[in-house]
Order: sequence, then structure tokens, then C-alpha cells
Amino acid sequence: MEAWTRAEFEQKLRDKGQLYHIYHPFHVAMHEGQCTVEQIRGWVANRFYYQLNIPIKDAAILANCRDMKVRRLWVQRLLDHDGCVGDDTLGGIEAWLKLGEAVGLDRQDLLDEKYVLPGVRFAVDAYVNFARRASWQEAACSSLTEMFAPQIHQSRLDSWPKNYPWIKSEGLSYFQMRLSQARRDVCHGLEITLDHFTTREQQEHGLNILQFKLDILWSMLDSMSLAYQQNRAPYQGLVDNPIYHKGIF
Ligand code: AHQ
Repeated sequence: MEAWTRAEFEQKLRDKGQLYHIYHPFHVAMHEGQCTVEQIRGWVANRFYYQLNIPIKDAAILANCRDMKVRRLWVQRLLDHDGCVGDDTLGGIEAWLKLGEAVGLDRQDLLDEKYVLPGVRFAVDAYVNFARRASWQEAACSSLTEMFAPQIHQSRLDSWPKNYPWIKSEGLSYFQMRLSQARRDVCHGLEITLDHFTTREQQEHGLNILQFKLDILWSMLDSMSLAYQQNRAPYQGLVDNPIYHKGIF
């Protein structure tokens, strides 16, 4: 089959935005101000596991990439999350810990992954392990869900202060940071993707990789919905305190 043009392929990638997790019922309820304190805290604590693993995922991509021009751009993603020793800009992981404190969570509980649901861990670990095994171009393609991220970060900045006045406003700095960082990352990730996936078969493969990542984001929220909306965390009622496996690799 004939390959799509570069513009057609980009549009097909962008059309996947209709399946972005902004439309997941958990995020819809959150945006409409219907989340309880426990649901917000559960979301912040579980999403922290995703944030902790983004630099690990990006380091795996760097480890697989022999193109110095790409590495010098991609390495910025690690600095965005880990912060860099040189300046005192808050790294994303530290900013998310501030979000945790702003919603009333204990910083050490986040770092200990105390509340991470098995389903969230499996989804995030699948993302990291994909980035380790796949080509760096395939892993770059999987990061393109961030094409749709500025909208969801902006929606939090717009709706949380009025819907969740109990959350200290300094906790929202992570979302503010990502507005520009996501846009910059997407420019680079999209260029790699459009350059690499050129035959129709490769382009279809690229769309499937993006669907894989959309499924990761969606299933993370499915686990949180079961636990915090349906009140059905794993082993609910069988144990007094939640018990889940910790990271095993
Ligand atoms: O805060 C997010 C972030 O740092 C990243 C990195 C990027 C990737 O490499 O896959 N994806 C991503 C995302 C972040 N936040 C999510 C959100 O809803 O707050 C969105 C998520 C993404 O769209 O992949």
C-alpha cells in the first residue's frame, strides 16, 4: 500500500487525540470538580510512579541511541524531570512532590510508592520496558501522547483552583512547567517519528505504538477508578491495610 504523505501521517497521529485520557471518566469527573480528597490523593500518588519512571524511560532511549544530535536534545528531558545541579529550577519530580504535599500527602509515602496500585505499576513498567527493548525511534514515537498534554495541563490550571480550593496553589507548578516543556518535546519527537516511519507498513506500526501508549494512560486510570471510585482496590475486604508488590527490577 502506498505510504501516506508526511502531513497525512502527522494528521493520523494527531487524530489519535480522540482517545486521549483527557476523556477518561476519572479525568472528566476530576475536571468537573467531582473528585473527593481521597480520589485526588490517590491520583497524585499513583501518577507519581509514572513521573518517577519518565527519566528512567528517557535514559533507556538515550542508551539505545547512537545519534549524538538526537541525544543532546533528548537529554533535556532527564534534566526537566530530575532538575539540574547548575540552576535552582525545580525538576518535575520535585514539583510533583510539592503537588503531593499540596494535596496533603506525605512526601516519603510518595517516594516509597506506598499507594501505587498493581495495575498502575504494570502499565508504567510496560512503558519503561518497551523503551528498553524497542528502537529509540519507536520509543520516541510512543512519547507523542504529549501532543495532547498541554490541553490537559491547562484544564487543571483552569479548573482546580475553583473546584479544589483546598489544594495549595503552589502545588500546580508542575502543570505550568509542562505547558512549554511538552510542546518543545513534541516538536522533537514528531520530527523523529515522521522521519523514521516512511513506508505505509512503518506508518501503521507507528500508529499502533501510539495506541499502545494511549492504552497505558487509559489503563492507569482504570485501576484508579476501580480503587477510588468503585471502592474496589485489589484485596479490598481481605486485608485491613492494602498490600501490593513493590518494584521487582
Ligand atoms: O507530565 C507528563 C510527562 O512528563 C510526560 C512525558 C511524556 C512521555 O515521555 O511519554 N508523556 C508525559 C505525560 C505527562 N503528563 C500526563 C498528564 O496527563 O499529566 C500526560 C503524559 C502523556 O501525555 O504522555
